[in-house]
Amino acid sequence: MKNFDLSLYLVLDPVLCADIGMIETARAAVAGGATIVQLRDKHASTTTMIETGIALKQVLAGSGARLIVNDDVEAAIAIGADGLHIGQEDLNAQDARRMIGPDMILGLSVETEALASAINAEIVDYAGIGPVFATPTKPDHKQPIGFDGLARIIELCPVPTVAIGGLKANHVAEALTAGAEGVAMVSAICGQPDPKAATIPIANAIKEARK
Ligand code: TZP
Ligand code: MG
Repeated sequence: MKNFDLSLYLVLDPVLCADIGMIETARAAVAGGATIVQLRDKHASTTTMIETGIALKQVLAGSGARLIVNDDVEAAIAIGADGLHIGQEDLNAQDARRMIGPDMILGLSVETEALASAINAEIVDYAGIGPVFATPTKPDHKQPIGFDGLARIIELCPVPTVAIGGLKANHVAEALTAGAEGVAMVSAICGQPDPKAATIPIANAIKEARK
């Protein structure tokens, strides 16, 4: 069994993080309780992804937080990241698993019940489910599913899940009640004046919801 904690999953956005940068944002969020940091930069070259990823890895070292790389298998491997996250439009999960080997965490984005049912739990370690709400952070997102849709999709998922899309601290309880193991957030943390201070109430809401 792989050991990772999906509860407070930060997805970095280079534009939203522009003021202090993705590295400082990650440092602050982990200090505030983030358990996973995903490097997601749709327009970066593999070389840039590797540079940023190595810097992130140094920042996360010793914190217990895991580093996941979005889409770029070559970068994930070069960085020695803890995991890779892919979407339905990226390479397929089986090919990704073959490339990253058995030990790296593999996450997959899932937007529908059919896609959830199709997950092979021997290949995929967790699923990101959403968007729960419409969000300007991902302009090309699929149809929002709401908490009802989230619960229906999670029900069919053979792996642990993290909810994403328009989520803020006040949504944590409902996301976890729907069956998600954690919440993934971008704009609730990235670009906030104090990302650590923005993360703490999310971490507290998770603790509270698990009581
Ligand atoms: N995938 C589905 S929605 C989304 C991603 C990457 C963006 C979520 O951003 P935010 O700011 O937390 O709504
Ligand atoms: Mg992708």
